[in-house]
Amino acid sequence: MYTQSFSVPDDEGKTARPTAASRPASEREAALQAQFDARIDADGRIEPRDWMPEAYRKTLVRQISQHAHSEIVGMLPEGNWISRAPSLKRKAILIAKVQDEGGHGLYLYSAAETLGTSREDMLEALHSGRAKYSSIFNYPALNWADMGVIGWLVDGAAIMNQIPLCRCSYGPYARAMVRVCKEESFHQRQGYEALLVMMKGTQAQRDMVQDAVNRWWWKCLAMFGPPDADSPHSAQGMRWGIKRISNDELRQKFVDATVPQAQVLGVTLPDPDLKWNEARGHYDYGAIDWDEFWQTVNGHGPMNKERLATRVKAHDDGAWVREAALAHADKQQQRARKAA
Ligand code: BYC
Repeated sequence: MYTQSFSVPDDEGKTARPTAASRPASEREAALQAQFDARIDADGRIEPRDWMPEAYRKTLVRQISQHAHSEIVGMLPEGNWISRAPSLKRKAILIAKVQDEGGHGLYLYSAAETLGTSREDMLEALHSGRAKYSSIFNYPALNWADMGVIGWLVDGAAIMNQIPLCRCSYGPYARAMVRVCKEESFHQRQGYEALLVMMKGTQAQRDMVQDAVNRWWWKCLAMFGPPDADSPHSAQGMRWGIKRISNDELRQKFVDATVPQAQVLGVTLPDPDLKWNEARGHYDYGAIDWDEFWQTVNGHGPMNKERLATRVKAHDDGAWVREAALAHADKQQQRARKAA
């Protein structure tokens, strides 16, 4: 759906270029920096063994690890509904989707590891509450319609944000995102299809869908991050070709793509200010509650504590699996050594 209507040139956002934060210390470093800048300017890829400025490395570790954590914590609201899915078909689809999200988290942790950070450190940051993950997963999933709406709107927003990351300047992240986006596209479609079925059902089912849309719509708009003017990382992220399209532009694309889908579905998006603006060629929309967003991002959303506690428990409960896997790998190595 979104993937097919996406075409924005790479050079957007590169016009206002921030200058380098600090002067390179040595001539050698200056040459390496110049080489790096030239490759970024030519839209080339940076690979793990290439020289890169420390700030570029740090930004990538921050963004990729936050993204990985989002996938892993993102398994929880839907994981809760696997045992309550209304049919075998819906259960099988939901299990596959949650598994895919676990897989995305693992690709992304691996991509971050290529930058010299360890998985233990990243997990420790998540489990201690130091690391961020997407705000959207700190809201409750209250009924079955939420599963459809998470697929349609949450995965829909995620795809909108992630398609441009397939062209990210860091090779391992960009390559991981290609597969992630293909799977997210399936996630979005299965959510939309589940909602179409509910909307053809009883009035009670239609009411459930509308109620879920009312609760998730504004949270999904906030997923794209703060407005460009308040986004501390955007200018540099775009200069480095990590981000390709700004938070506000992606949000607008999401609104424009979603309004016709809501019409087909037969639901109302809960925004009295939502209307087509002929002059802009886009939908206008109302004000997002950024105070609420920051409360949630900073650990005070309705589900932050519960999500983190569930995640830590899952990690602790899985300790024996990690130990068994290590013991097995050790045995295999010993056997191979003896045989050699
Ligand atoms: N939630 O300067 P900004 C999914 C933070 S999950 C929490 O704009 P940046 C899925 C931001 O981190 C989708 N925090 O930052 C899984 C920064 O904080 P720090 C996850 C947010 O990095 C299961 C500060 O606000 N997708 O697909 O340039 C089921 C300032 O922001 C949020 C990704 O992670 C937020 N919504 O841009 C279903 C995509 N927004 O680090 C679906 C990869 C902002 O200074 N990430 N913050 O403490 C990105 O594209 C970018 O990192 C963002 C933010 C657009 C999210």
